[in-house]
Order: sequence, then C-alpha cells, then structure tokens
Amino acid sequence: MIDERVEPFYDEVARRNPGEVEFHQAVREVLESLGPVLAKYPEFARHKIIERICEPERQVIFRVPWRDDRGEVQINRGFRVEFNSALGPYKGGLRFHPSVYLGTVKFLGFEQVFKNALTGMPIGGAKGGADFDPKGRSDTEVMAFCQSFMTELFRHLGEYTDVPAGDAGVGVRESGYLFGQYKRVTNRYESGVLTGKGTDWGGALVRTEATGYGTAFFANEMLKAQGRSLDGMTCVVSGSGNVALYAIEKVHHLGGRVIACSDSGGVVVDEKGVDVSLLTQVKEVERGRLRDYAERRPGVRHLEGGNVWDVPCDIALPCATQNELTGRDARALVAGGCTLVAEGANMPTTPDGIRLLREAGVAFAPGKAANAGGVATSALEMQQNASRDSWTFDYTEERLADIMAGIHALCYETAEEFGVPSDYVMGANIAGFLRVGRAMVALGLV
Ligand code: NDP
Ligand code: 2IT
Repeated sequence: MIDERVEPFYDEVARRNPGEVEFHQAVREVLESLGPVLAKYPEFARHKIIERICEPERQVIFRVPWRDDRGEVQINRGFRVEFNSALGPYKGGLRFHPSVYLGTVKFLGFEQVFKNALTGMPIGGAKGGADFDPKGRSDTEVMAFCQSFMTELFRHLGEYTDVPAGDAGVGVRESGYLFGQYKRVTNRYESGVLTGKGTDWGGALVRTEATGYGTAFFANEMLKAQGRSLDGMTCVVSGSGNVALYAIEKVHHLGGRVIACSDSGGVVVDEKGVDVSLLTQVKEVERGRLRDYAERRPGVRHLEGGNVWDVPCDIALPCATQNELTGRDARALVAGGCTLVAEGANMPTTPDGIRLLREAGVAFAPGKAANAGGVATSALEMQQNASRDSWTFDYTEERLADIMAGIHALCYETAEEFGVPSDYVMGANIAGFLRVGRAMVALGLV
C-alpha cells in the first residue's frame, strides 16, 4: 500500500506524465517504500527531493532518418532521458525495440538512478533508445541506423556528461557503429563516452557477461543469507539474450542447473541443463531462434508460445523484459516449489506478481539491486578508460562479485534498520534513495 505521506506525489507524477504507464509503475514502486524515510528524515520533504527526483533533468526526443537496403527512407524516433546527475555523469543503456516510447525510457531512466546509487560508484542515471527493430535487419541497415542516431545524440554526450551503454537490442555490434560515428563527428577518441565496447577497442573484460553473472551472484548472496547455496538447485531463466545467457552460465558455475529458458517465440525445457555454448552459437552468433537450439539438441522440448514460469523450479530469474512475470505466473511458480526470484531484467515482475511472491514467503530481489552488475562493470570500464589501463578477466570478475555482495549487504542491512527484515524491495529503494537524496540536498537547488 502506498503511504498517505507519498500518495499526493504519485498522483502528481501520473497527472504530469499522462499515458506513461510503465513510468507510473516504477515511480509507484519506489514511493511505496519511502513513507518511513520521510518520517525519519524531514529534510527531504523540506527540499522537495521526491518531487525533484521524479522529474528528469533533461529529455531529448529526436528524428532518426536512414535508408534501408532497398533504398527506401525510414524514420524512427530516438530518445535520451537524462534523469539525475547528483552522483556523477548520466549513465545508462540504449534500447532498440519497436515497443520503445517515452514511457519506456523514463521508467528505465528512473530505475537507473537508484540502481546506479546502489553500486556506490560515481554515476548518475539515464536511459535512451529508439523504436527501431534490429530483428531481420542487415548489418548495413543497422549501421545506417546507428550512424544517424548518433549524428543527433553526440551533442548531448561526453565522458563527463552522459555515458550510454547497451540494453535490449544494443550489443557490441551496435556499440561499435555508435562509437565510430561519435569519434568521427567529434574528432575525438573519447573511449569513456560509451561502455560495453568491444575488447579490441577500449571495452572492459567481463562487461558483456556482467549483468547475468551479477544476477547469479546476487541470488547466491540471498541464499547464503538463508544458510543455503545454489548448489543442486534447479533454476528457470526467462529470455535468451545477453542477460539470460550469462546468468545461465554463472548459475552453472555456482552449482545450480538451469532447466528452461525462453524467447518471444516460446520456451525450451532442457532437463540436463541448458548448453550455454550451443545457445550462444544459435542466439548470439547466428542471431537465430530458440527453436533452432531445440532442433540441434536431442531430448530437449520446445514449447511454441509456452510460458517459462509453468516449469517447476527452485529459483526463477526473469531476464527478458518488463512485466513478463504476472500474478498468474507468480502463483504457478509458488505451486511449482519456487522459493527465490531475482530480477535480471528491469521491472519484469508486475506489482501483483511481487505481492503474491512476497505473501507466499518467496525471497524476492528487484532488478535495481540484482541486475546492477552490468552498470557497475560499465563504471569499471570508465575507470580503465580514464587511466588508459585494462584489467584481467579474473580481477574484474572478482571486483564484480565484491560489488554484488556489497549491494546485497546494503539492501539487507537497510531493510533491517527500517524494521522490514529480508525485504529487498524496501532495502533497495530506501538505500538508493538515501544516497541520491543526500547528494541532491548537498548540491543545493539545481
Ligand atoms: P537482449 O536483447 O539481449 O535479449 C532480450 C531477450 O528477451 C531475448 O531473448 C528476447 O527474445 C527476450 N524477450 C523479449 N521480450 C520477450 C517476451 N515478451 N517473452 C519472452 N522473451 C522475451 O536484451 P538484454 O539481455 O540486454 O536485456 C534483457 C533485460 O535485462 C531488459 O529488461 C534490460 O533492460 C535488462 N538489463 C540489461 C542489461 C545489460 O547490460 N544488457 C543491464 C541491466 C538490465 P527475442 O530474441 O525473441 O526478442
Ligand atoms: O539497465 C541497465 O543497467 C543497463 N542496461 C546497463 C547500463 C550501463 O550503463 O551499463
């Protein structure tokens, strides 16, 4: 339930941002945690921190014209929402997907502010993207789109200003075309302006793996706090993109077994444990479908249009997209014996889903804590670029594991301090808010 102290702030956000339902949802979830914070620290109300934190510092919307392989002109819409820079330069990914609109980018940017604060690194929050669909597009078309997108976006970026990275639909290929165009139009080899770069041209080792690895580390920390471990656990992961792939790999390293994953076409059930190298070949190298994975691996079932949450498991990691795990799915997970959910995607669980999981006693970690390993490793990439250095895989992975353990401890301890033990939603929202809010008070009315 939303506290009566914060209800008016929510109503105002809904009124000022009509139709942006995902943004309303993300704001509501954070505000629901803040009643006790306002009671304990009246200075936040005096400085109107809640009203200010819900209003992006800057929003850019632009036309992206480009020509496809048939010579036809295409027009897309590009976005960058620079949400908050109290803790550092704006930082957050770019998403290319046909469903992207202002409400998507604002919800992601808002989440990013708190997530980045939880990492403890000097990064503000932002998000961007376009309603461009890379599926079925040739390399030439993707390059034409990226170059046009950056021809506008570059003027808003800079290693001390705003530092994008990838998100759904934007991987190392797109980052290359984006960085190349930035370099060309600015005449600067400014490595730190973009993270998730290729490791041959300034990218950090482990950044590609970091979000998925970090989510598995976080789930393991939650289990440790309960005196358990991933060893011998069965796990279900939604999606089969960047985050899903490396979450699966790390769950296997930590002794668990991922028996199902999905894409927008369906589900594969692979009781022996998903074969990560075959999945990488099919999804990343060939840009194929999960159906193709099932065809090449004996004994694997492909359920066209199936629901991954119907597969009984101990642990569920939603790693595909927002609102993909509903109340109905939460009931199915509980009925199947699931005791832990950690979000690799951003806001994958609906409010109803979260409520049902918590009522059933399922340990639940929100994305802003559990998937923060991606952006944290982006900040490590910025550090390496700034010092013209590059670290080894093992050293960087150790740093990532430490950062995830630190975020877990911060959420856990904050929940205890506010009298809601083991509530990672409250712990993450309150700890993130306190870091950003305190910096905003210190920096004055800007
Ligand atoms: P990718 O584009 O690499 O992969 C997305 C995956 O999700 C694909 O397998 C896609 O299937 C699948 N998917 C999309 N919609 C659905 C759906 N409705 N049902 C089932 N599967 C679906 O994206 P990422 O892995 O990078 O991102 C996934 C999530 O993680 C997003 O919420 C993103 O914001 C979040 N995230 C990403 C980070 C990163 O570093 N990349 C960092 C932190 C969070 P298909 O191929 O069929 O489209
Ligand atoms: O949602 C996210 O945290 C990301 N897509 C990664 C952002 C980043 O800047 O690495």
